[in-house]
Amino acid sequence: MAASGHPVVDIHTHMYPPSYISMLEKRDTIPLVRKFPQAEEPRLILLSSELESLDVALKDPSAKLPGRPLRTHFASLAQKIHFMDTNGINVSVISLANPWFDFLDSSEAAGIADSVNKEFSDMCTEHVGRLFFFAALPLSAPVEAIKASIEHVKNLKYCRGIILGTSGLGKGLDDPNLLPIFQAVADANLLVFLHPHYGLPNEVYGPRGEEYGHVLPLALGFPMETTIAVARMYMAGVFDQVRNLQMLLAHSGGTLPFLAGRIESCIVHDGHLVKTGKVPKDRRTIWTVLKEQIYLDAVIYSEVGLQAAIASSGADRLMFGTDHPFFPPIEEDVQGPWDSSRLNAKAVSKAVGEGSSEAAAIMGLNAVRVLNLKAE
Ligand code: 5CU
Repeated sequence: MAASGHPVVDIHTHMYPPSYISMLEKRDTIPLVRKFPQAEEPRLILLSSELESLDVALKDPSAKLPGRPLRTHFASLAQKIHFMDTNGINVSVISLANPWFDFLDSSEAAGIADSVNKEFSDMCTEHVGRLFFFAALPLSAPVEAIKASIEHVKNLKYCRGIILGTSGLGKGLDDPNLLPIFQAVADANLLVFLHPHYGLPNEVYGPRGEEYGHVLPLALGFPMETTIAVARMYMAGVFDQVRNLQMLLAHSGGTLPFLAGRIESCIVHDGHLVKTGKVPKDRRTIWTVLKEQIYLDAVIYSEVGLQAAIASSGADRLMFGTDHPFFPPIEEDVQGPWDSSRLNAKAVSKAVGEGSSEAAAIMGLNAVRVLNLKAE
């Protein structure tokens, strides 16, 4: 328990179980795991923005290493529990990290998803009351197989939702063919945790992008990807068509809380939309959707972003997260407390006041209520 006596719950915390890492070790296109002669630890290479440095490092052993070191933090359950203990986290809702099963062949996706989801379920069984999980769906599989996977995970005792990327069935989240999947997930009472992976096209970072490391793709590409994906869903009417769909958006909704007013203004000032009857007077605005169908994580590292999130969705719809095992300390001990986790907790205190009831809600009580985090 935190000093307040209330639980601290981390709803944004990832793992790649050992079987998933073995799969990445056998691949030669991203995502992949590769050893380089100049480093002890293998490298985990995930993002398209890392392709250029992968290419260079394969040819030149003195070049900067691509991706990130694959430490035990990514795959070890003992390490996850150690991280929780050293960072004051009572309960974690763990999820497979990006890019989930997006890259798998249609024929193998469902089998692999079932087995990885089962691994997550088993990890939760080893730490009853401390671990729950968001499952991942085999989105490259036929729709019937995806629906069967939803049936499978909804019956796993500690599963509380689905982690989803923005590509959907390949055409994004406004694809009408995805509606039955959203409906099935919502009917199964599973929360959709929407998380980015693809970012923006590398060209937007310019010819010098590589010099700036991971900063632009992670700080800007990821949140813009989420923002665009949800704006597309809103414009396509997905939230109206699946009224019981509840989504949790990573990184405090990207820039959605900040840009919602501009999205609204662009809608009501779009002559074509208005003249073709697509802006009825009784439509649910994006503000309404933010308050009724959207939860936001508190992984934004500053009270400024958090205040926008609170103003748009409400303090009762915000949930603390760490993004572990990403963003490890660079110069401090990785086995001690992590600054990235501390920054998110500090932002909550600064935004709503240390020890306040809103702080207790955001740090854990909202997650306990929304996700029904009871041990049995
Ligand atoms: O550092 C990164 O690349 C990432 C990532 O890939 N996924 C994530 O959730 N956070 C950081």
